[in-house]
Amino acid sequence: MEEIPESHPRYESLMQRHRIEAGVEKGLTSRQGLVAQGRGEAFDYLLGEQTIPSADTAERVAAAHLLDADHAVLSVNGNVAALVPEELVDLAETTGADLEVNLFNRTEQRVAAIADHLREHGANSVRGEAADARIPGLDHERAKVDADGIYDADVVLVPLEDGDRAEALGEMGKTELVVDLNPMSRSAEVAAVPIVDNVVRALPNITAHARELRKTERDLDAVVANFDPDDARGAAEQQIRRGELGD
Ligand code: PTJ
Repeated sequence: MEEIPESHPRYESLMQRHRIEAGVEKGLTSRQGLVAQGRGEAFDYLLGEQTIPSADTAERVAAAHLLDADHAVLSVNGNVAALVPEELVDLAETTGADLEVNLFNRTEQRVAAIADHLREHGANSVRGEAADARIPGLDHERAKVDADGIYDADVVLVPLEDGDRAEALGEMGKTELVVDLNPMSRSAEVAAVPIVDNVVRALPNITAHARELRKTERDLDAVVANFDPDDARGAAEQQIRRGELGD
């Protein structure tokens, strides 16, 4: 690939594209993942490629849920594995959450490649290969989960998918934290905590909030108490509709 100078005005965005391309070449990311990244880019562009205040609040609330959970799981697909492997491991370690590979375009090869990739980035344990339980009401591959992983979890972080799994997990009584740049996606609409931000900014920020909340031993119930998911999505939608086209 052509070297991208850091001075390039679209450096960050081009690097994300490169990571997704490399993910496809390494067998981590599906080819559909390229299209999903493009869709995300368009929303991010209109958001000003920044973490807006309502997203920062949602990220803090997500951190509190992860710390307060009996069993939290971070769901990993082919896009997030390519974009933020270290950040996933860091968030899991900071909050005590499990990592579980869960794919829409599932192949056992890709599940294993993503699990290896996460281990290469420091993960001690990665779930998702057992796939010995099913999310009720879903007839596609994302229904396959580990009995002692997502199936058992009370809090699940679902980054980057526009699907019906979010709704099905909600029906199982789980608290869902969704990272999606599209505030109108089905996942964001049913999430307890919709985080409208790029996953490359959202994950390190959730981790930073978790570190701060752990240090100050704040009342986690108070942090999550007044959060309104509709307000969070509404604020993001307003920002996108106002979006000013820049570079
Ligand atoms: O790895 P697999 O097989 O599980 O497949 C993963 C993809 C992403 C291909 C699959 O879940 C899919 O097709 O997703 P969609 O329906 O394209 O939805 C992806 C959502 O994530 C869209 O709403 C995008 O706007 C959003 N998105 C894309 N890139 C990012 C993002 N949100 C946050 N950060 C991003 N970098």
